[in-house]
Amino acid sequence: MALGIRPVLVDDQHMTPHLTRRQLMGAAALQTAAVLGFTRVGLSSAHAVEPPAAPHAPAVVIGSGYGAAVAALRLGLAGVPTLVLEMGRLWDTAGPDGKVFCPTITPDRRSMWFRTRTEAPLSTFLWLDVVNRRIDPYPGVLDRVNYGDMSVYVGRGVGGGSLVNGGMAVTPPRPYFSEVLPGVDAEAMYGTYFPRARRMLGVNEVDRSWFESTPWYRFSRVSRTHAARAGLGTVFVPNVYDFDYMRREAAGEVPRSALAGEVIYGNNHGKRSLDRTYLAAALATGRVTVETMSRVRALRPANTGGTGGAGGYVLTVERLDLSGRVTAVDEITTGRLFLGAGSLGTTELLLRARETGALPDLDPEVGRGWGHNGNVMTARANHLWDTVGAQQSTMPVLGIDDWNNPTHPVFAEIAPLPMGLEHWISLYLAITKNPERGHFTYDAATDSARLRWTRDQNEPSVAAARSLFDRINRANGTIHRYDLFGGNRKFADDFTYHPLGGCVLGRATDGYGRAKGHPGLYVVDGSLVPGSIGVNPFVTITALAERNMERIVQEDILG
Ligand code: FAE
Repeated sequence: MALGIRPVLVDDQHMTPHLTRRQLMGAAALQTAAVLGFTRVGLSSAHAVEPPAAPHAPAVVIGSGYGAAVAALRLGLAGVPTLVLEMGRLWDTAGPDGKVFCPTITPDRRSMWFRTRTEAPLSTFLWLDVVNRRIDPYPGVLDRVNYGDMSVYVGRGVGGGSLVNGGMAVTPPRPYFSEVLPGVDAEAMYGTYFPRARRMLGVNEVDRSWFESTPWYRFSRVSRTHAARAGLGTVFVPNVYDFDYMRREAAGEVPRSALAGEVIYGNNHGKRSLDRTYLAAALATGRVTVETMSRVRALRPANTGGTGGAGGYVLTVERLDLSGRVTAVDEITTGRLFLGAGSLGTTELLLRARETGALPDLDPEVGRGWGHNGNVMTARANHLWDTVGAQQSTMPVLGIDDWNNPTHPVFAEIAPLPMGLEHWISLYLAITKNPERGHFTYDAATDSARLRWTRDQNEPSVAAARSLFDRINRANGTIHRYDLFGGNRKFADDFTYHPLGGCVLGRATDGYGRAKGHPGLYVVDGSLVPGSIGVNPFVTITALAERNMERIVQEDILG
């Protein structure tokens, strides 16, 4: 059903990696709101006292990561007043040290989501517990959701994962994309939506001659040489970090971020995170408002007579303060609800709605088809003469590409380990092809979703990573490091950065992310991708959201 609102005509074809005037207006709104301490951000927030929360919004987007940001922009451009609800905070206010985000080496409360101690991916060095720090509980930017045998790292705040990720902006190999999502027209994806996503995200590439000469990428060049000795090729990987800025960091012209070890707890400079791209553009439409520290807890149909949601939806929203206390619980109604809370968040909300009887007819596929994109971290110990350098940029730009290996396909990002001293370690995040899938069950006692994933399901991933890195070690006379991941393990297979699936496209939803049998209910994030995509996932999540939103706006909103 059309909302009867005229679309705002904007041609995004000409948006460049640099902020446009419209994006700058949105970014300014974000910044002003942050300075004034608002939890409600719109274009007018710089001038108003904080207005009361609206009990009704024509469209609501839950979360503010990649899928959510695309949804907010496309709804805003279509003229639909849209409310974005994000459980984390807006990351634009400097702390006492003058910085928005805390240092990686000396993390403080800004680092992690309500923890008393950090939980970094690499927990030890030389088996010593020297990495993690005691911190005060606070809505920090990185969360680690622990589910027994598998833990999942996610970003919290306006921009979701874009605030904490490594910025690697990789388009998957087309044959694998078609294998994973056979129902999606690859021609349209590779001709239109991937290029659109890359343009909007501000994807750029490292200058090759600078890469070959700078000390900041010595660690990548060393790993490339070692891979080549094993007959393996590497590829350059694009990124959303501004490489011109990075070169100026190296020249000492601007404050350092990627060259100061910043990444998993946020980048103070250089990174084109979503608050500077899609979300800034969304706010600049004047139709989009973001409310932070607002956690959606439950959803139900507005029209209690029917279960399908034809009359819209009611959301229960918990307003959090900086201590994590729920200060208010509001109900917001909406005609159209877009779930962009990420693979874990969206799946939990829909599973809870189905299992508590709020939306009992949600498809049985909700909660199924989850995977960790085959993530395994591992590290090698180099010879003393093979120094990786004390200076390391946190933004990876090279990957070992063995994806066409018939038995053990692997795409391994050459990851930095910026400790400010020479450590002779080569670190990798291997993305492997793992056919295993997990599923979520609803636990009524805790009112939460539980991931069912057992350690033995990692075996195909570990076997693939072992095969690749044993080969590299053999060719170079090197060995694995055992001291970095706890428990003398060579392969860290107990956590992932790439949660995917839970509400898979074409199974839990129709071919465009519409929840089956539930008008006005849409899934827009990484939960649509069935567990694996073979490369780092955010470009795919963004491009898929662009494809789906184009159709939804045309047919359901303007049609
Ligand atoms: P996501 O970005 O996770 O956003 C979900 C948002 O929803 C978050 O802001 C949540 O706080 C919010 N939320 C959740 N539940 C609720 C609720 N109930 N109410 C209100 N708000 C809620 O979703 N990917 C790459 O492609 N390249 C990389 O280099 C890369 N590096 C990574 C490094 C790290 C440390 C991490 C953690 C991830 C990395 N990723 C990388 C993965 C990437 O960030 C991830 O796939 C996307 O962020 C997922 O996008 P979604 O839109 O699904």
